[in-house]
Amino acid sequence: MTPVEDTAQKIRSMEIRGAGRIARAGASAMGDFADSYTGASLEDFVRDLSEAADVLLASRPTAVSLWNGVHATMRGVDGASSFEEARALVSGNAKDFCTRSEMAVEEIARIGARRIQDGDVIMTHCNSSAALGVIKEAHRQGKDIKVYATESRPWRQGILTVNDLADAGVDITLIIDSAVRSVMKRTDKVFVGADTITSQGALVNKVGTSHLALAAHEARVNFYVCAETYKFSPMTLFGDTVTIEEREISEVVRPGEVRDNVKIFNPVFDSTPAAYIDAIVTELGMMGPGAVYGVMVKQLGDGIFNRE
Ligand code: RUB
Repeated sequence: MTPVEDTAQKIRSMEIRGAGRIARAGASAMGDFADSYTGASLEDFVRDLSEAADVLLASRPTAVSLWNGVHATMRGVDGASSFEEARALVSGNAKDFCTRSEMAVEEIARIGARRIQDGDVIMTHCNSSAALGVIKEAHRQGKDIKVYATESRPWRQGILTVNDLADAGVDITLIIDSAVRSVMKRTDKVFVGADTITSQGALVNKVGTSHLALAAHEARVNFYVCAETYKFSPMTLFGDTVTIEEREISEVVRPGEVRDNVKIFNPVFDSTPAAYIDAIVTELGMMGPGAVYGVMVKQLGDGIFNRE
């Protein structure tokens, strides 16, 4: 197995998961591919690089962060005049992307923590490093907060969340997914992460996120999304819809647990309309979902999403 295939396999099997980590893993794999490339022809390199990108992009379909991370590494390659120049570009772009990604998560923590007040009760879903960064930063600043985290069936990423917050010394309570609506009554704010944000400001995130949003809306609880801007999907500007990944039924039931004629449907992400989102915390600052379109258009103009 090549290192690129190995990374793709780790993403597919969820050994590497979470939209930010997936993006950095994809970008790093592209950088490593360039660094270890044994050929010397520019044409061959560009072709093989595109194939490596395709292998990585096929590993998980929903998080646009992976697409943006992988494509960020290819910026400028089409204009390179030699193999060495193209290789250096990919290698440098990959490192830049990972550094910018890590800095964005830290900036989001600082910006988002300002929305949290002493005494706040917070709910989160699944396991988002961006959302957890905000919560841990508020705690680090000495704010007295209490957090409810959902179990997040079927993979139970909520276990990662509660252990991470417990290790940080946060007052953390695990709830099952179906307790969201009743626990929302005692919640002040919701912070979740994002796999993809559309040009309409809709959020695509772990399945169940839209339930938190609905329950928060009903209970008049503020619903915040923590998302680096490389989770904004340029494709949605042109009308593309986001593919919602469906995973194996073995994630939902044990072998033999249900009759053979029971069908199982296991979509692992869902979409939350902009109307249920109070604000998106990005590394550029807080913005309403309506502002996403303008940021995306500017990013396109700046060539952030382009290879050239
Ligand atoms: C993880 C998930 C997270 C986002 C954002 O789903 O939905 O909320 O990916 O994470 P999965 P981060 O476990 O299926 O990858 O803020 O860490 O990028």
